[in-house]
Amino acid sequence: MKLITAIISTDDSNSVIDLLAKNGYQVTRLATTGGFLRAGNTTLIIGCEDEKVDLAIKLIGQEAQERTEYVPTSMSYDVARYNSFPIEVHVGGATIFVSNIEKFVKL
Ligand code: 2BA
Repeated sequence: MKLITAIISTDDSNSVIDLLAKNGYQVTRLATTGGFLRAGNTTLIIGCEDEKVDLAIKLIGQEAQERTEYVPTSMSYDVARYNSFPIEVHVGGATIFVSNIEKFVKL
């Protein structure tokens, strides 16, 4: 048995969890904070059989792929103070650890 620890964007968490649940995975969601950006993210812990690990990673990747989005922002100089222009930001993606579980007990 393995423990998958997946750190994903909170924006992607509902769709990732829904897809994992539909495919029979049990998931615990933790509200976490990245140490570098100090911004909120979501950590999922998923215990599953060894042979189900690759599918879980694929499903997470399907819904939490890194992608580019354009976010409107305001120009700071006077001539165009009230104009907004889009800036490119990278969102999503997943950091995934897979560990061996020595013992699994449900009481
Ligand atoms: P990512 O590498 O995609 O990491 C996203 C979040 O995943 C991290 O948030 C952290 O919560 C977790 N994470 C990633 N690798 C980890 C690891 N080896 N162990 C434990 N948790 C891990 P943040 O720490 O806020 O980092 C956000 C983004 O800032 C990172 O995206 C990376 O692109 C950048 N970054 C992080 N640390 C950096 C550093 N020391 N120098 C330069 N850039 C850094």
